Amino acid sequence: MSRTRALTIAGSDPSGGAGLQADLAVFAAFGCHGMAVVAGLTAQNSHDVRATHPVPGDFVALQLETLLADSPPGAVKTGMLASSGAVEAVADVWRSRIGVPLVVDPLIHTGGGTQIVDAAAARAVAALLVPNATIVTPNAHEAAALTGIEVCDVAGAIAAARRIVSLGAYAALVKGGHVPGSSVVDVLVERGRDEPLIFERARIATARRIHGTGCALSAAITAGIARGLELRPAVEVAGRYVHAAIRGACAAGEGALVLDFAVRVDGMPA
Ligand code: PXL
Repeated sequence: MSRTRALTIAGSDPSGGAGLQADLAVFAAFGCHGMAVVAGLTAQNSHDVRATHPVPGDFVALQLETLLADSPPGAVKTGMLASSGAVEAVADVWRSRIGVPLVVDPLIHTGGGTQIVDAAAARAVAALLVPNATIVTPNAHEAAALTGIEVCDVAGAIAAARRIVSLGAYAALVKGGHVPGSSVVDVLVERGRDEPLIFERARIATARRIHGTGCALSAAITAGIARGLELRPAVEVAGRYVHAAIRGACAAGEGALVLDFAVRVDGMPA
């Protein structure tokens, strides 16, 4: 017997709130065996990121090739790819893996505002990974960086999501957490479907900033797909999972709160 495998290619967050540590916790919550290729290191706690350190591209490639020769995953996500060499390594290996669903979280900054991906790496993600993605999951700032379209409202989010699909991605989920309003509206656009799918949820007020929501959402979509959900239900369940995980957030230090990764919601694969 083997368990469904999901792979994250991302950065390490030693505080456990974001990055590959969060991804592995989400994969476990969705019943997947989680695997992790380390593409960047950070020194951080719940207050801030003190430093980042890239993993050389050839070592990212070696981790990937070694793993994939033995344990191909049902789906893959990318997170913090700290150098253009790391992005190129992922893209090179991926050329021979067409067909494995690829979830691209095109992050540049942490939720706290620290830049953890340099400009060359961000450009490489746009050029090499977005066109091969099953789904790209930018927030408003990342969507604007990818498309040049300002995302200040739902119309802007739809326009940016459509542009990302026109760049070659199968789908784009533009997240509305950074757009002011009493609710949070995420917009899903898929190739060949005219009507976007709109997910509107109440904004949860928390005493402190929450860490890792973007990582958790893309990891939950990846795990849902790996467990056999179609893209739309995977996105829908992942959104409700993260919403519930925010409701259950707790302190793991004196700064940002961490999500309740173990929470369960209806529709999650058993
Ligand atoms: O939340 C984005 C993120 C992704 N990856 C790593 C991080 C963070 C935020 O701190 O540390 C490694």
